[in-house]
Amino acid sequence: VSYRTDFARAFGAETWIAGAVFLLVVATMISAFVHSRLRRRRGHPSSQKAKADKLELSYLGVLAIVAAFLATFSLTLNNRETADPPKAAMTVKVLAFQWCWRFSYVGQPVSVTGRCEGGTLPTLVLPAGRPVRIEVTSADVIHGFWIPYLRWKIYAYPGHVNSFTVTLGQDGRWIGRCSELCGVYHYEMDFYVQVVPPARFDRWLRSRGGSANAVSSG
Ligand SMILES: [Cu+2]
Repeated sequence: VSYRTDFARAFGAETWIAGAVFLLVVATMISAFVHSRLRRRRGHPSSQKAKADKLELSYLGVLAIVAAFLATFSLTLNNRETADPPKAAMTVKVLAFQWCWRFSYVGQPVSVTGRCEGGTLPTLVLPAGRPVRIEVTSADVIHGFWIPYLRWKIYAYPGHVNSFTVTLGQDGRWIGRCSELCGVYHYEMDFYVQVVPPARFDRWLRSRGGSANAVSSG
């Protein structure tokens, strides 16, 4: 499952269609303008209502088809991302609060937090290639769990858990942000996501008092 790739596909398709519609509208406006000027110069009336109705109806038809395609396309991609997630090898609870984050590894005595406004950003460490369930909630107001590079964004609501399952194939370290204006230090509410090889993840977990077996059996 790659949110980034699917996002690029959807965004690419939508950009091409938006560009084509834009050109079509501009071309139609220019040709209508030129056409009506020529007609007026020749002494004809500049518009014919019956013809314009037909044109408008066909324009409406084309737009309806484009809109139906876009809705189906993006819903299909969205559905593919969320339907039948693989059985998660582990679950991480993400708690957003004013103004930082806490990542708790379920079944492990391990949790990571920081002081975002002091510049100590917490890091969400994840194993590459293992399906991980991320459960996002908030302790106070509405925040947004957002990792721009990976194209993940999900609301963190107080009193409600939003979750998704993801498998990250690639090692790396990316910045995460709060995407919902949540107070004075909203702009400092950043974190890191670090994806490491499974063996290194297990070592990291053990070094913090966890046990690798509990999470790698899934
Ligand atoms: Cu926030």
